[in-house]
Amino acid sequence: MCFSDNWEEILKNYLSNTHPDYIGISLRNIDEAMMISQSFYIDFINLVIQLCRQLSSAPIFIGGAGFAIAPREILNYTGADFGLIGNGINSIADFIKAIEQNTYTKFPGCAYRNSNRDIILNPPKKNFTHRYASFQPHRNFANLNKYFTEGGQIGIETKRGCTQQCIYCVESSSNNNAIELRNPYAVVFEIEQLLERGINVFHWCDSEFNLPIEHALQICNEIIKRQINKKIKWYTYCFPVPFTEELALMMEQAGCVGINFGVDSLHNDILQSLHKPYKCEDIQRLVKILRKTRISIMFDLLLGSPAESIDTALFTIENALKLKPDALGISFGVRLYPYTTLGENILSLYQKGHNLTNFIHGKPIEENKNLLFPTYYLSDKLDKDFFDYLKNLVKNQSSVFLSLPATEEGSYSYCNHDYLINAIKNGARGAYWDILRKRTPY
Ligand code: B12
Repeated sequence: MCFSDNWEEILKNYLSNTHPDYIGISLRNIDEAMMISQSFYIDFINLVIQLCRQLSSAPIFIGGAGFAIAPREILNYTGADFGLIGNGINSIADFIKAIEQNTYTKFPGCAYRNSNRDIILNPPKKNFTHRYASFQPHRNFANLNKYFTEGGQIGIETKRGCTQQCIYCVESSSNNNAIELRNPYAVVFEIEQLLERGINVFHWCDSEFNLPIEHALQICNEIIKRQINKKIKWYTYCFPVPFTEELALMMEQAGCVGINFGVDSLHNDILQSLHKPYKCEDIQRLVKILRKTRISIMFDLLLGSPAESIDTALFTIENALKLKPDALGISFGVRLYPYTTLGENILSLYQKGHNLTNFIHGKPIEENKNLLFPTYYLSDKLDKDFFDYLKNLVKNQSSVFLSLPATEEGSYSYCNHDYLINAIKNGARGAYWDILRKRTPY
């Protein structure tokens, strides 16, 4: 539906001709995670569900990275019949069986309504099946060539999950820090299948490719062993630690051309308050290592969390600029998500009667007690002068970006970004920050 201006028409035709037994909806993002835009996508999902209900009596279930952020709240808000958190590859066939046998109330990760219409969420499975580890999809059920020519890259997972506990992040709450690794043979098989179809630029969809580092090395090894390393280019997210010279060199040899690090801050006090297990010196070490390769580096900063002051914010920006990353994205305002440490802490301050009005942007907490809608925290120490400084910073540097809506200068939102869309139409390929940084300054 995303390639058409008339998604309703496509959905209507599909449902009228296909008569599905079940309808699964993938909810990838609940919003753009950008304070200034205040976007919220679930109302659109409600329109999709409404149309499905009009044309089909099939049970509707929701899953996906966005759904896992707030399963009970989203099931309630959308009125879908079921939800399923976690890895659909492992579970979707069994889940359908469970609906048919009426045993879904025991199904791990299932969200449903009980006889009182209360929403129940079963805890997800702790022991993973081998289905995902050895999964070798041909991926020919979707028109991936179209996704490639209009999206500029194709996503592949080498694993699922994240081991970190960053206080604001939905991934620390939605997967219980469990990691599921894919067999390197299966990952490279998938790449080989895509290569045969002319797709040669990839973005790993791992939360952090180098966690654990041994698995990252095994993936690189397999790519090199199967001799496709010269035929592909790939980008990934990585965590600043552990990051070794051996890994950097192997990644380069295996075709990696760009790494995005969610550094967040370079000030050690802020890093500690965000529960980041690295220090400023680790980031400096990382850059030294990577400058021995031709891999481009993107740093993502996240400014405005509770401990932030003008001094810590300026310290972070100045030290980041000194390291000369190939791209620098500066986000300000932290989205408060349910079930995260930061979200829960702020809710508890609110319940104790603290006045948070100076820090809260977007929907006030009294109207959003489950944090489903966009509510952001921004330290009130970041004043107008600071934002003027930021705007000036991006004016003449095409490699520095701000968390602004895609229509504004210096934006690195990847949603409906006209420059990106046109550049990709004209042949640009790769990670979006790598395409954006090559544009001419304003
Ligand atoms: C890789 C990634 C990217 C890459 C994608 C590269 C590519 N070519 O694919 C890039 C850098 C482009 C990107 C961009 C953005 N991203 Co991003 N991204 C991710 C990441 C790390 C992985 C997503 C992914 O593709 N996984 C691989 C697929 C296979 O897994 P999956 O979608 O989870 O699907 C599985 C299950 O969820 C389930 N499932 C999925 N659908 C369904 C449906 C049903 C019915 C069922 C039962 C199960 C099911 O089964 C699937 C197979 O196991 C996630 C975090 C994470 N670890 O999930 C963030 C994440 C999804 N992104 C996020 C955001 C905010 C964005 C941006 C909006 C940022 C911005 N402001 O521009 C953009 C949006 C782009 C867009 N237009 O959609 C947030 C979303 C939070 C939110 N508020 O909703 C996340 C959660 C990161 C975070 N920690 O905050 N992203």
